[in-house]
Formats: sequence, C-alpha cells, structure tokens
Amino acid sequence: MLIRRGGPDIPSSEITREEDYLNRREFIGRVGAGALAAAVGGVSIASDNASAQTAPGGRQSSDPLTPLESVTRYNNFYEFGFDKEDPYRNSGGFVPRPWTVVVEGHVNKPAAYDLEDLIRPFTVEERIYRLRCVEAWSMVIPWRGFPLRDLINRVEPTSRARFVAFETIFRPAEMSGQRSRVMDWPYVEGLRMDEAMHPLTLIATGLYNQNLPNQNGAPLRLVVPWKYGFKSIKSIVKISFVESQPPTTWNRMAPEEYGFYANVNPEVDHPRWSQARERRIGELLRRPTLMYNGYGDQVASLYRGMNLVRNY
Ligand SMILES: Nc1nc2c(c(=O)[nH]1)N[C@H]1C(S)=C(S)[C@@H](COP(=O)(O)O)O[C@H]1N2
Ligand SMILES: [Mo]
Repeated sequence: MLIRRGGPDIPSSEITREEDYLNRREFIGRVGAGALAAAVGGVSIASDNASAQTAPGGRQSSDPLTPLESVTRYNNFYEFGFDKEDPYRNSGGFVPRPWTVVVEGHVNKPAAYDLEDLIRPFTVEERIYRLRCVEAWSMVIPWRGFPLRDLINRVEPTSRARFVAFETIFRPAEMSGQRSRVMDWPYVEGLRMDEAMHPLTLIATGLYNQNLPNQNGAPLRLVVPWKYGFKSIKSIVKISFVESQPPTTWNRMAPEEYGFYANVNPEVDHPRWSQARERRIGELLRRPTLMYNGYGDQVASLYRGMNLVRNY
C-alpha cells in the first residue's frame, strides 16, 4: 500500500511509507532495535527491543496498525477546524519549531525549556497504543515518545503538586479555528499526579518513525491510552503543577457529557450515544469497547474505590 504523504507539513524526505515502516519493524524484531540503530545511525527508537516489549509501560497492542494515511487525515484538532480532514488541510502553515515549553507551579525546577533541551535527556522509544475517541471510533498508532514521568522527575515537583495541568499553544495567526470563539482557547487538560506518573502515560514527539505531523499535535502532545482521546492534548506549551483539579476544555464546554477522568468505559454511556462499541478506523464491523481501552490490568488500581458512574 502506497501512502501519498503524511501531512502537508512533512518534507518528502521525512515521509515513511507505511510499507517500508512495516518491513523495518519486522527487521527490528529479528535483529533487535539496538543493532538497527547502530547500523543506520541516529535513529531514535527503543535502544533495546526486548525492553520495549517488557518495560512497565511498554506493553504493545497486537492489533493491526491503522494506516498512516488515516492517522494523519482523520483527526480531531479543533484549532484547525471541526471536520475530520480540516487539521490535515489547514495545518500546513503551522510552525512547530523552535518551540518552548513552560514548566511552572509547585516544582523545584520551573523554567521555560527549549523543546530540544527538554527532551534530549530522555530515551525515545516506540509504543503502539490504541487511541479511543469519545466519538466511538479508535485507531492503533505506533507513537514515538517517552514517559511523561521521566519529564516530571526531572523538574522535581514538590509535595504540594497533586495535579498536572496542560495548555495548548494559542496562535490564531496559524490556527484558523482559534480565530472564532467556538471554544474557550487555549485548549487545556489535566491529570491527577498518579495518572501523570503512570508508565503508560506518554509524551509523544512522533508517530510512524517521523516527527509528529502538525495535525497530530506537533511538536509534542500527550498520549493517555486508557482515557478518551480528548485527554491527549496536542501542541503543548505549558505544564503546570497545581494543588487542585484543573479545568479541562471539554468539561467546561459540556460538563454533563465530558468529565475530568474520561476513562474509557463501555458501561458508562455518553448521554447522547453508547460507549459499548467502537469503529476501528479502516474496519467495517464495530468491535466491543474494552474497559480502560484494554489497559485495565495496568491502570484499574488507580481508581479502586472510586464511583466510575459519578467520576466519568
Ligand atoms: N489542542 C487540542 N488537543 C486535542 C484535541 C483538540 O481539539 N485540540 N482533540 C482531542 C481529541 S477529541 C482526540 S480524539 C485526539 C485525536 O488525536 P489524533 O488526531 O492525533 O488522532 O486529540 C485530542 N487532543
Ligand atoms: Mo476525541
């Protein structure tokens, strides 16, 4: 299968054909990623394939990958418009580098970090995670990134930090959606500290072995695989360590439809539709939605004793 392009922003030299990518993964499986990285030089993938499979957060999805073309042309990124193809069409003029991330609040090392400096110390690895949108569709995406907790440990939150708040860039000149007031910009999200520290919680800087396309949240975004997609905030410019539960964009817009927790839960329906099943993009038949998007054995303990109907 030939993929035309990964998005309007990616120079053609950076585009990975899905077929090449899949062949390469097979190759990685045989020789080990370390050897491959050594052979081709400077490839930022897991330095040790065995550890990628068995690391605490490294459990991979064995479902077939969603084609790159769907991952980059069927998006939710309201800063670039409402229709699924709008982010693909409208994000070509967005400039994701250079980029600064402000870290503030209850941390020992608050600062405005240049993106490259911020991510340099961390081991970037591939994680294949399912993303389940609250709209009852899902994808399987080979992300490239590092655990958020590596970053959190580096900036040293104090004991007063109980939640982490995230903010997307506000740049209406480049983000046409932000020129209308349909949402309260900038987009904001938040996690409880233990959710943020969970090894499954990823800061993604790429997918399919290329830098994140603009429409997927360049240059860095959150991926929280057991929560509905809207928790996975894109194009992050601010990370704040706070004492109380921060506001989140969708909760502010429609609090009875979108809660703070937003854990994938087939038993708690959205007020306007069922969450029991989902359409995997590219498949015809809908499949059952799994509790915590299938990551329950790793995350259910975070919510033990909580009422999941009330804390939706
Ligand atoms: N800043 C920002 N982040 C966002 C959104 C958005 O509109 N703005 N949409 C969310 C929703 S609803 C989903 S399902 C995922 C989609 O990610 P993807 O387009 O990379 O698949 O991004 C999330 N992050
Ligand atoms: Mo979503």
